[in-house]
Amino acid sequence: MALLMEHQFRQLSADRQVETRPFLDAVSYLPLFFDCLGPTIFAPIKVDLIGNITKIKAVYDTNPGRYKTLQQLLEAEKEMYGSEWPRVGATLALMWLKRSLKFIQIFLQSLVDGEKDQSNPNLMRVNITKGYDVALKRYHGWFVQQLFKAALYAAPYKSDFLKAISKGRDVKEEECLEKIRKFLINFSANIDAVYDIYSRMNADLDYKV
Ligand code: EIS
Repeated sequence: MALLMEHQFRQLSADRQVETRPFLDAVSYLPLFFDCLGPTIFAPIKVDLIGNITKIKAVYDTNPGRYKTLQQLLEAEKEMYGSEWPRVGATLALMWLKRSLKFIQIFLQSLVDGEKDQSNPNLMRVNITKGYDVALKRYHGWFVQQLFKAALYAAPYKSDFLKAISKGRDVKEEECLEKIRKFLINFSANIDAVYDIYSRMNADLDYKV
């Protein structure tokens, strides 16, 4: 769990504003998470995720003061882009990024909740499918859904995945799950806050890819 615990998300303040810089710093380590699922087959997902992060960072870097929080960034783009918004700029990149983050959140939460296929307890298909169904499925057309189904068979065993996110150390499953539980507290709060921005600003789109 070293991988995630070393790059914790910040605890949100009372106003639940997500500061752009610390958020970008924390998400920049998440592409490594997909390496733990399998570096080759999941490479296209990693590329997509890195693309989202790079795009948001590029916008942020043009004016860090103005885009201090994610909400300020969306508000500024809304004003800037008019009718093109929200299918544009960092707003679009964060719209997709938040779905990938939600996928990771629900998948990890399901693992720590002990949800499993009783006849194959070392498989993670139940957990991965739950993450996918909640976060992404409705935004994917038939073809991408089939890709997902095929990719599921390339997912590693739970024991290998837990070892990979512990940077190759052999750790006890329960110890590792406990660290994931701790990681999920701030991670989930940040994701929920980002989802709230999109729903408050009516910035989410439900087209399929
Ligand atoms: C967005 O991507 C961009 O992120 C965004 C902008 O360009 C926008 C325009 O509409 O599109 O099309 C992407 C979507 N992202 C939309 C799909 C990528 C999936 C990769 C499929 C490729 C092939 C093969 C590999 C096999 C893996 C298949 C998995 C299919 C889901 C078993 C574990 C699976 C875990 C799945 C989890 C995460 C998937 C995350 C995908 C996010 C997504 O749906 S912008 O870019 O604005 O930054 O420029």
